[in-house]
Amino acid sequence: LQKTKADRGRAFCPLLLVLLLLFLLLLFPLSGAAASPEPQTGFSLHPPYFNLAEAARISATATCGEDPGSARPRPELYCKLVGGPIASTTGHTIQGQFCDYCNSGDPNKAHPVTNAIDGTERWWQSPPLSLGLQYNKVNVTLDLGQLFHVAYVLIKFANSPRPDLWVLERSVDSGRTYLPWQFFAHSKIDCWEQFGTDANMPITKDNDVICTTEYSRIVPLENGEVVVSLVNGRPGAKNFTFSPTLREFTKATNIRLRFLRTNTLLGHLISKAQRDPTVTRRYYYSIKDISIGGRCVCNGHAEVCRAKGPENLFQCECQHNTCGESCDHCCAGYNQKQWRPATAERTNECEVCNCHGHATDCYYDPDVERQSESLNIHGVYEGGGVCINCQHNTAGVNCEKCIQGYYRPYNVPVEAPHGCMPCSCNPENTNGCEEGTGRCFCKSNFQGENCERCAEGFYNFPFCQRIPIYPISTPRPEASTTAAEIKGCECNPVGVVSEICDFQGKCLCRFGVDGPKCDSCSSGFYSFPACQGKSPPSHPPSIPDYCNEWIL
Ligand SMILES: [Ca+2]
Repeated sequence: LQKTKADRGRAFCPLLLVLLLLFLLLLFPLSGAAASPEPQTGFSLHPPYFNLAEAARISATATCGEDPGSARPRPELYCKLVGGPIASTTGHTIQGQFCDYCNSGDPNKAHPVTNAIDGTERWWQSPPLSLGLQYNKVNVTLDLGQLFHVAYVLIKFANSPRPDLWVLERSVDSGRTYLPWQFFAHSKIDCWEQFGTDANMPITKDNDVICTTEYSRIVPLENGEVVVSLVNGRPGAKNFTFSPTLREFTKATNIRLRFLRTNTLLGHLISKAQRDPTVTRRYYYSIKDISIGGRCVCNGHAEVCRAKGPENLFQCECQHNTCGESCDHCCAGYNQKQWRPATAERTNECEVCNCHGHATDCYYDPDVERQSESLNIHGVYEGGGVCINCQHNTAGVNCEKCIQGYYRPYNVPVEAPHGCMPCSCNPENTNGCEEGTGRCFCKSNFQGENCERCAEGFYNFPFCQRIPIYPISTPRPEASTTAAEIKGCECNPVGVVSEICDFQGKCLCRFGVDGPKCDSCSSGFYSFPACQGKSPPSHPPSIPDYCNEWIL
């Protein structure tokens, strides 16, 4: 029975493989980075697909012939499910089974995980379950090194059947967290019990995570394949640039094959045989090769992506004035409009800011755009570019003004590199000068052509202090004196009320104080500035008036 199945498997497998590869190559040509871009994406540009696995770093949590703790060689016996002697000179036949050792110390018997992406017939193999049922759970992880869009994953298995239960997972945060991409189970019950998903459901959403049973069958016993298409068959496949969901769903920095259970001939009877090494040494995983069809994430702004720099990272050759590894922002000086990915209908090109030649960089401010404050290079107030670090004594959203203390004379163009001239005004009494004329702007307490006088309500040039204003209950005729004629009040500050002096400069002495400058006590009061004396009339006098006179 085993041999018949195996033969049948071998017979239809190459045909299936050829058909699948042809199909995939038609959809996503595995071309070099320099190949021509895919057509029919409108204004959106895309680099070609290539095999991401070639440049990936691969690791496995366990490998046959290798001690998991120390990674030292550890010879391990395994047997193939395919029975009978085959055309091999190295193996042995035990009870009709083909058996061999794996040993990481022997190049002919080593099965390191790097074999799974080397493009040759060599393969990776996990430890057989005869070494412990924990080897049902083995992870193979591919670190892509950066973010890519993945269109499909093609896995060719080697000398064991495809896994019974497993999850294809992806990470978008360099392997910190993983999300499922597709579930694989032998039965519908497993799909439900293990993953909470109905089996083989049609894909209706761009980010549907499906559970498939077709790839967990026991046949073929060797050289089986799994093809996972992450774009084709989804609603957004025809309009990749229009489906943000599909663009997100296909992103990955790492891809993990989380194997949970090997396939077995005995099916549900495995539990009875799990301690029998002649049975369990036939159960393990093996991968001959993994291909990952993917391309750089360039947001529709590049049609070429190449490996560059010391770390050999792939970088989009950005167009449309975009910059960054993924063309994910506008280049310096090109932030007049907000960055957007290109779509089939629009390039969404980044636009240069209009800084009149006085700045090289700018940032985008949505508030500036809303208030139409930014002038674009076409002379229209459209966009939100704000120039950064305006040079040549310029300032403003578009470096269109001169900084304080400078002015641009009439007929000097905004672009002139030295158009902003220093104002010829005294900074003590001016606030810069007028654009065009250079006329000085007086500070609020000065006036005159050259701000050479105090303004109304101020006195004492060049200090020009504010003239105090006092409540005067009974205005007198002299009150018409102009403010400019007031010399200011020369009063003793400790002898006056808070208003200091009146409109005419007469000192306003507090109670008990007298004199033109309020610098002595009134009659009957003593000890300036305290000026103690007679109590106010409301209080009874403590001592007779004459006593005070006498004490003095
Ligand atoms: Ca290989």
